[in-house]
Amino acid sequence: STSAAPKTTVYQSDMESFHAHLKQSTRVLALLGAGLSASSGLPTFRGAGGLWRTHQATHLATPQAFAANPGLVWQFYSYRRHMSLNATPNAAHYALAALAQKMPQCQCLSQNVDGLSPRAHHPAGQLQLLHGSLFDVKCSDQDGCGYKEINYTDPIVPALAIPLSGHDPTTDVARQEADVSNISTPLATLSAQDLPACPSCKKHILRPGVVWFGEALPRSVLRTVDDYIAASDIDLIIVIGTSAKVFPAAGYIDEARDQGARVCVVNMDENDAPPGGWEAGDWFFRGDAAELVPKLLE
Ligand code: BV8
Ligand code: ZN
Repeated sequence: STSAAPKTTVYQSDMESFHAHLKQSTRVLALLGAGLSASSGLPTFRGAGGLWRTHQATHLATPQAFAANPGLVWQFYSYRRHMSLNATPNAAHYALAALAQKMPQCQCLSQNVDGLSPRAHHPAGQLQLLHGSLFDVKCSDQDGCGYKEINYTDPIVPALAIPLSGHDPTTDVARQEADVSNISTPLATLSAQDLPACPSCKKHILRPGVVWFGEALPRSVLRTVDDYIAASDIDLIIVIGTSAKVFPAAGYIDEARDQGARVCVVNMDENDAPPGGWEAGDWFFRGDAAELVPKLLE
């Protein structure tokens, strides 16, 4: 019988060659995703037990859903605020903060809105929050009013208290039709009066300061990232805990490659390769970011 051809992996998985490359690197970029916070107890979006599998969150994380049913969308975000506030940064968050402190030209692009990297004292100038934060809250009439605040109050208003059972109120969404647009009244109907009001214009309700699908990423963040990438060659991009399906975030991996960067992926699942696939010279380390990242960056 013909022996099965040895599985030729394009990527390398030895730490020595990675450590050698990191040591001689000066411009290191990192792209962070929900998998970085998995060990802190925060569910990811698309993986096993992912938040979004049951909640159709890609429906909830849109301006349309908020316009149609602000109470339901706020329940979703209040629950995530509650979970994030009760989570603690893990060893990977701290290892990345330490790398940034050691390497002034290290820049981290985070898709996470959970606030854990800032809480790990990651230098603010070297952490770009591509999709905003659960704890930035702003007037829903952004063109007119422009009011914004940093808000860690949990619950942000009494009506959004997580039921004592700790049960995720948005699982009710799972029991209702997945598509928010045809949800007339969520199980717990919240009216605008129940929701946080803008203290400035007093005409609109506040919304989570996250970037929803169909919304542009913050201009200042886009400019900072584009300037960093265009400035000069990039030695390495480390891609941690992301399914690399959301753009323009995932697009930065190929942009870094185009600047000569080697690519290192840390993920539980080797199928979550870079959007353009694996290339010779890539590293792939399978496992929990909280365990692998400290070893890779030591
Ligand atoms: C925009 C905030 C244009 C809200 C989020 C091309 C160009 C531009 C846009 C598009 C484009 N193609 C498609 C689009 C539209 C859309 C998009 O990308 N859609 C996808 C679904 C195809 N993009 C947009 O709409 C963006 N806007 O470009 O607008 C524009 C321009 C001008 C003017 C107007 C408009 C906005 C996208 C931002 C959406 N908001 N979040 C919220 O969080 O509620 S995105 C959301 O997904 C989260 O931020 C999340 O971080 C992000 C990515 O998910 P991941 O972090 O990767 O998490 P995931 O669960 O998917 O994966 C976890 C991974 O970890 C897995 O691989 C798993 O194996 C691994 N893992 C699990 N445990 C561990 C682990 N790894 C290591 N250790 C572990 N323990
Ligand atoms: Zn306002």
